[in-house]
Amino acid sequence: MIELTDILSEFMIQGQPAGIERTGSGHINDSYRITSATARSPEYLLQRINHRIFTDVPMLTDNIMQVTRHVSNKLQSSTASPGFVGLNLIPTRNGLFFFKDKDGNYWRMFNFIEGSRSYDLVPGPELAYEGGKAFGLFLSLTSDMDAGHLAETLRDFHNIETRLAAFRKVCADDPCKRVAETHYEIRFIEERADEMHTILRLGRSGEIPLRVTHNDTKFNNILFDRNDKAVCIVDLDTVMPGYVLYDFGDAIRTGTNTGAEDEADLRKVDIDLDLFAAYSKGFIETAGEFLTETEILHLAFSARFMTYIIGLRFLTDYLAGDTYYKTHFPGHNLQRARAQLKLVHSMEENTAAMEAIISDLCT
Ligand code: GN1
Ligand code: MG
Repeated sequence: MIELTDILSEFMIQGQPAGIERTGSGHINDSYRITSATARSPEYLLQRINHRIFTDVPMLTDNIMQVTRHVSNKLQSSTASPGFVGLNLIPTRNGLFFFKDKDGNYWRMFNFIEGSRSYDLVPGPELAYEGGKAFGLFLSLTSDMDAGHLAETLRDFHNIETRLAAFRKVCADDPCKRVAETHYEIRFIEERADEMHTILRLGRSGEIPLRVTHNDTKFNNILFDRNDKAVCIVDLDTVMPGYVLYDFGDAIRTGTNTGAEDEADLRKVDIDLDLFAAYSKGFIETAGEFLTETEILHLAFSARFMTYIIGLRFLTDYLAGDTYYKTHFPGHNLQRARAQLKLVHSMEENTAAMEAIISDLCT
């Protein structure tokens, strides 16, 4: 096993690193914070890229380069978003922006946004509002990029057709004999499958545009400063062509849930409409300018869709034997899936209220 300090020495960092701490709650990559010996030297975020999932690391890196450069240039040339900063990839000694070690692992490094923190659960509407503004701003900063210039890092990432096909195949094969205990969840998914093709249909018929989108807009991918002002959007692995509805929906899935993503007590899982209203207000303030009417009309639905598709993916992974997401105990993916499907149910009950909130914000 290669030592982390050997990996560090491959990157062009300033100052003396003092320590390496594991950080983050992502389900895919491994992240480490590199602290510095003096307050004057910068800190860094080192990541081991999961190359079983991101199989083409040079292509992934090229996407991230394009987006981080574009965002940084725009932030520098405007005073519209004071305090908001971009991420930068740190080069290696060889002038690349990733390093492949002798064990075949891929590593990359970003500047660390010092003094920042993120929220797995959103404590109140002010933060939700800030978060909505931040993701809306990110999308507005990338809205003049040509989506055709970015590669599709993970093909069909939010494609409901392929996700359902994979789910139905694993249900039929049942490799771990887990179907029997998930009949309720399987039926819940099948009953809603047709409606869940809505965004894909709108995209295919050209009723909503393909844009540069983030595609993994978990609320904890927004960094806040000490005063709880949003300062940065992180986790750019899945920035690629997509529909803006996916980005709005995933932030609502994670930013308005009164319970954890993997909450065991389903009574704790519900959509908090105050958080929904606050996030939507912030989002529409910064993204409203370029959103089309059809996109706006489907914002409320997109929250239900993203919650459904992530629940579907957790359940698929459970049935397949937990091969995709990191899990922390047996049955973790099933617990995650159940919590997400409970949230879908709660959103269904609140659909009229969610739609009214969006429509009030847009008139
Ligand atoms: C994964 O690793 P993380 O938490 O950033 C996943 C997302 C899911 C999310 C569910 C590449 O993201 O699509 O929404 O877990 N990322 C990938 O929490 O599959
Ligand atoms: Mg991610």
